[in-house]
Amino acid sequence: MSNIISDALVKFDRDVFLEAVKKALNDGTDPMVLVRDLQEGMRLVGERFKTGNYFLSELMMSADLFSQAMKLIEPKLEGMVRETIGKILIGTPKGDIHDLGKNIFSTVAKGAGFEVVDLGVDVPAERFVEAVEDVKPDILGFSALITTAFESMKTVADALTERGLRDDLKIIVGGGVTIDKVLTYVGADAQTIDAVEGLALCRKFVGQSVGAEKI
Ligand code: B12
Repeated sequence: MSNIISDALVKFDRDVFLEAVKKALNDGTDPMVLVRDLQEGMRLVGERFKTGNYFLSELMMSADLFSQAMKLIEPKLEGMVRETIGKILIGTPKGDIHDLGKNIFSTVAKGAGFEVVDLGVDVPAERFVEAVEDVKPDILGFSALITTAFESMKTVADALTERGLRDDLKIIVGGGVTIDKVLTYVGADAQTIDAVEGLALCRKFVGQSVGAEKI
């Protein structure tokens, strides 16, 4: 896939990139379509980093551009907040500091009526467990972008089971590098690499009908 937004992000062409995002929003493009274009751009940057064509500084530049675009898109994502339909506790597990995707999912979930409690990044297992006890969420969401975070998520899930906190709690894992095998490894209930699909799954978990957002 190639389009002006993902191309400009990969080339760090700031002016073209931000203009294209603004234009698409003004033309009424679905904000989630734009999020997917941004995600694709980030995937391409990640590939270049992996193959040694880009360095960490380039990853950081792309993240900065991504955040600037999200500031424009977020008001559209927040949409209409209705009554609260459930509570989601979310965080990026210990060892991982990526948060762009987590923030998108949180915005989308809030827009759909979920109360979202965000613990931030590099969150230790004990902090997740304490927060589950305090907040009593319906859903615990992990956002994991590096493979070392898989072990951290498993530690949390095991600790929750040991303390008898797992029975009424659904766990969902999101984030670019996760695959369905993570689900079994962590002992989660769902896994996704797409915020809209994640929202549909969360709605299902709290007994809300699913349909419109499933793409
Ligand atoms: C941007 C980026 C960074 C930025 C992060 C900025 C930030 N504030 O987040 C910076 C520069 C800081 C960074 C640092 C590092 N990074 Co980095 N980074 C990326 C990059 C290019 C994009 C990630 C991203 O934001 N994608 C866009 C978002 C929107 O996508 P997403 O997270 O998947 O989110 C979507 C869905 O998954 C979903 N979602 C996300 N979370 C959740 C949660 C729930 C509950 C639900 C339902 C849904 C959901 O919703 C989102 C919208 O649809 C990726 C490449 C890639 N292919 O992903 C590498 C990548 C993740 N990084 C990588 C690495 C190695 C690092 C570093 C270790 C580099 C270094 N040598 O220091 C450090 C990590 C330090 C640490 N301890 O965490 C590797 C990880 C490899 C691995 N297998 O572990 C990758 C894959 C690059 C690569 N190909 O090598 N990175």
